[in-house]
Amino acid sequence: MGRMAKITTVQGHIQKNISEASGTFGWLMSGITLATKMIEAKIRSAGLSDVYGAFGAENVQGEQQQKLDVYANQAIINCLENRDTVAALVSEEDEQPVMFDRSLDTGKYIIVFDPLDGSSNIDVNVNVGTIFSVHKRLTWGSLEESVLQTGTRQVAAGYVLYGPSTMLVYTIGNGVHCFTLDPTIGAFVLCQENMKMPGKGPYYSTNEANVATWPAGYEQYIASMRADGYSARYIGSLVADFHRTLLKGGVFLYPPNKTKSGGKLRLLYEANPLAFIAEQAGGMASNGTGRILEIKPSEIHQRTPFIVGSRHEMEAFQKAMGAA
Ligand code: FDP
Repeated sequence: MGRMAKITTVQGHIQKNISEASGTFGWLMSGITLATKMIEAKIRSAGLSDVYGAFGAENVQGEQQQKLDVYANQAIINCLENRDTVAALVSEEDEQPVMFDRSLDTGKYIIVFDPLDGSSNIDVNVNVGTIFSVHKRLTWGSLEESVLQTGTRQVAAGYVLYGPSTMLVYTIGNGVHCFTLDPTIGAFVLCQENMKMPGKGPYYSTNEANVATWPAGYEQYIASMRADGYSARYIGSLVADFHRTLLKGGVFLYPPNKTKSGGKLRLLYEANPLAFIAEQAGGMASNGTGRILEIKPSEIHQRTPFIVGSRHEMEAFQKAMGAA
């Protein structure tokens, strides 16, 4: 009989990669992976179990909550709230953070997440994702202050993409690693370690319907990419658009526009985690004037313009904005 192939699960990978209190952090991550497996199962059976469509309520952003959004949010909260390493949970779907009265020694982590990103794509069977960002609670100040740390202080970030296969991508600051959910054993199995974003790519990705109301610089930048032979790709699900950019290179842009003068995407649970991953993979992320990871947040649901991608396209972007 031949030798059985070895597999590395995300749990095993974290144990191997993290020196400090790997047990504590691993326990936290297992809550996240369990929740995303529950969400993935729900999505896979969505057409069968009547979870498509609106829930009937609006979320704190004034958007219609989808039934799957509600389920995803609940799944993450349920899987994390009883882990005593969690000090606070901040969700796109909830106006206020959920804070736990735990000592500094045990309740060390703050998890910020977008339970189901790309909600306009849920009903039409197009890829959606879950995004998360982890901060360490500060040993000083209030828990509220700990929740509003800059992106440079993230200790981990990741996302799960529910596509033709389900993939988890994470970083703890020592590279970016990718896992595929093996449905036969219910585990995320390592498929790529130390992913690197290509230095230059073939695509730009943006909602070009807004071009007329973008600030100066953006339109010229995209026009020069068209002239240079770039192709366009836009799914409208941030995780999916980002994942393609990570693998193939190029640039993703969500600039400010007339109706969204501060941009659309959220700093804490969309831009920051993806910027952390992009930088760890050799790419860059900007809000149009500076580095995403250095923005000091003032509130948990704040929005930001978000431009992320390969080094070549990002340097060209900075030049175009400097010249505008
Ligand atoms: P959605 O509105 O479908 O929830 O932040 C939400 C998001 O999707 C991102 O996933 C996506 O990148 C973006 O908004 C799409 O916005 P536009 O429809 O304005 O292009």
